[in-house]
Amino acid sequence: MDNKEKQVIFSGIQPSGSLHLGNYLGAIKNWVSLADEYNCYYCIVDMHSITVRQEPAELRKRALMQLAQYVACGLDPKENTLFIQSHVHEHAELGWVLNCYTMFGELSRMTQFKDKSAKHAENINGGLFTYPTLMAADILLYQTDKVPVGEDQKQHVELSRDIAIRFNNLYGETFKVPDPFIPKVGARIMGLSDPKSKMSKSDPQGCVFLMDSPDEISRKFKRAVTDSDSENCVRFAPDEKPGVANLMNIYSSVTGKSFEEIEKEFAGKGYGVFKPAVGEAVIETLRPIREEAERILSDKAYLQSIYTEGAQKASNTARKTLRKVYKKLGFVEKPQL
Ligand code: ATP
Ligand code: LTN
Repeated sequence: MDNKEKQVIFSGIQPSGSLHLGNYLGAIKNWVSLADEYNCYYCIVDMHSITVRQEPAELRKRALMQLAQYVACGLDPKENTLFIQSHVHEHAELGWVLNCYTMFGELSRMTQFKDKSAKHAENINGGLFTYPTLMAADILLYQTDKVPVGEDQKQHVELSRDIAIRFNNLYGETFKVPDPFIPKVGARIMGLSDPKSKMSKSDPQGCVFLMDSPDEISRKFKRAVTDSDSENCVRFAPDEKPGVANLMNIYSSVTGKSFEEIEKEFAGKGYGVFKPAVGEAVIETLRPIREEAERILSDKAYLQSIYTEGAQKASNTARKTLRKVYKKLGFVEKPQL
């Protein structure tokens, strides 16, 4: 099918930390399977990440690393549009326009704003507050149909819908109204040191990073919290045994085995055998990704060609949407400069 006939998918991840197994199994792995059916845009949203303070050299390194990892995870840059947000200036421009069509009350209700302003009480800046209007711009610029995100981002996608509908009502059909697209499988990988909260970079001990060495991964899985039941038996019971269920979920995601098959495989073997086996399976899944990401990262010219081509493709679409918006707003047509 021609890209023009396909529905559009847009998603993004902030380069505010290293990608981890939760990001891979919960997001990127699903993105890979969408390329045939959809016209996909995957963005490294560096402008969003400066809503909290970043170390400049680190931010630059992480954005490039994230791009190398997208490709190493299987996102083919010829099939998908992979780009860096700050390279396509239409995001900032449409973001400003949408600020003027979003209410203070709406932004005040966003739970991520409430969480982040509690966490960064010393730096509750305007960008943190208007973060969702920039995200709406990301999505609406590409006439996006579906936005694959985790549960936590659903509220932001719903606000993007409201803004699109409001603008269309005022000025006539301008934006496609997007839908959130929440994956069913692998959706929530929990932390290895606390299976009650999601795997997150803020708990490095319970978090497996894509670039961790095999030794580190092995150590993290051996220390994974299993459950203090006397049963010592691999059985899927998420309420009773959340630690074991999480490890089974991870093992199932990386091997494709069902919970039933996993229970059979480890019958009579106990956690002492199960935990290192999950570790090994994850090591073998991440090994080619890590090696490929390192190779791509060291090939600066290739990396540059990917983000250049990505920004060109993205800006071709973004430019058209922004031109339409400026015209509808009554801005004087921009002269050739
Ligand atoms: P962290 O808590 O580590 O900062 P995050 O939620 O900020 O994680 P994002 O950068 O927002 O991570 O996430 C990028 C994508 O990865 C989102 O689609 C999110 O839903 C997904 N994701 C993040 N953590 C997990 C997880 N533990 N399990 C499944 N998916 C996850
Ligand atoms: N807010 C998202 C990242 C993000 C995004 C987007 C996701 C920014 N722009 C557009 C989907 C579509 C997050 O924090 N995970």
